[in-house]
Amino acid sequence: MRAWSAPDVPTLPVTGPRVSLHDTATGRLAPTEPHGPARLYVCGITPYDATHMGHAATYVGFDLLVRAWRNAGHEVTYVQNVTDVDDPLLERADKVGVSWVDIAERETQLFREDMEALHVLPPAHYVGAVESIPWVIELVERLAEAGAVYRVDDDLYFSVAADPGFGTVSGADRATMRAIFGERGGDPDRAGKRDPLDCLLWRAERPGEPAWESPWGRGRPGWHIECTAIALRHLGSAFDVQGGGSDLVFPHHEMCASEAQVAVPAHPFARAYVHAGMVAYDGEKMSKSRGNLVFVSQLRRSDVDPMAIRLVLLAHHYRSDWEWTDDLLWAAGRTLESWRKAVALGAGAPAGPVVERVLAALADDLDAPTALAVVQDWVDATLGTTGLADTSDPDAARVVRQVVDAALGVVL
Ligand code: 5CA
Ligand code: ZN
Repeated sequence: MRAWSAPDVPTLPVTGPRVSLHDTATGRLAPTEPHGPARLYVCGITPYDATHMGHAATYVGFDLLVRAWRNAGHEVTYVQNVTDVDDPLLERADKVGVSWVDIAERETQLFREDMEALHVLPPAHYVGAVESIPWVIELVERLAEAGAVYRVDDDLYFSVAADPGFGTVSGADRATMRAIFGERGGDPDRAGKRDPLDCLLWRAERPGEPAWESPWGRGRPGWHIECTAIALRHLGSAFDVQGGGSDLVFPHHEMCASEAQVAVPAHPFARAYVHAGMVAYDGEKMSKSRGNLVFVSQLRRSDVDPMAIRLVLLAHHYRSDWEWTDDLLWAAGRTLESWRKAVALGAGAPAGPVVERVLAALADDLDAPTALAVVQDWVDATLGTTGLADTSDPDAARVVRQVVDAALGVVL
């Protein structure tokens, strides 16, 4: 699948510090130590509706990671999927009477445009579930060879008992897992399963549903195996970071990790699991199924500057849960205006420390709010001290513009 176009990103004259991240599996902050290019997989959209602020926050969060790695001197191999066939998409297609293929194509295209507008760097590999079916089949065959696959009717299930490490990504107890599994696409109560937590690998064809040939008859992939197959194919095992929103910790990332561990026992799936907080609106998690949504595309159509949207997202640490309000957007618009006013002056308060402190904040678990405060201090000092020769750095605006663009993705 085609990704979206990359914005021009300035190359900074200094190298940023090593990037540390909070790993969900250990609950600790740890330095990332890429061997060769840094390898990142982030779970992409299920394209049945437009990009909302929750999606945007998650992808801008991981965009900070790509930028921090690049600024620390790493090449980055970034992979993102598109769940372009799954139950919610087929249900939406049924409901609105439009083909699931058309909905997926339309919403994926809108997502690309939203990501471009928000200056999110594109993945090197943007990969759909449908185009990955051959790799899914290959992986299910490997799991079957390992004795981890069984049938319920004509559907295939993954046996979580095959992975002794099952549960180590989320650290959740079985009661919690069971409760969440049912809410997030799982089927704990289906008769015939060996363990209520076993997950679907291959769903045999049902009337009216799309299906593809496989060694087990026509059908379509389950959800988790899609990301496992895409990540293993394009990144291999033991890649640096598996990312997504915190709603994916269990079951999605737990299942991906277990499937990969059974298929490739010598290596873990990812070396760290990193999760963005949930964005709420009207008091509840913003979600397509609840319908409490603020869309990026809608704001763009009403002439909101995408850089102001990006500033709202950056003002919240990627791991925190927070609530979108229109006031935040107006405040970000005013912030952007003041930053642009300051850099328009050319000279300003010394910029060297700004670069150093912004890069340090982002390398420390992507602390964008601290980075914004550093820039704001410079803006305040610059607007307050204009014309004072002793504190003035003639090159300051250029340098600040450059670091704000390269590290934060905000173009002034
Ligand atoms: N296609 C799957 C992942 S393989 C999926 O979860 N799609 S999604 O469209 O529902 O979500 C896309 C991404 O946005 C996921 O990483 C998800 O964790 C994240 N996300 C969804 N809702 C929110 C929210 N309210 N706040 C923050 N991130 C969210
Ligand atoms: Zn995924």
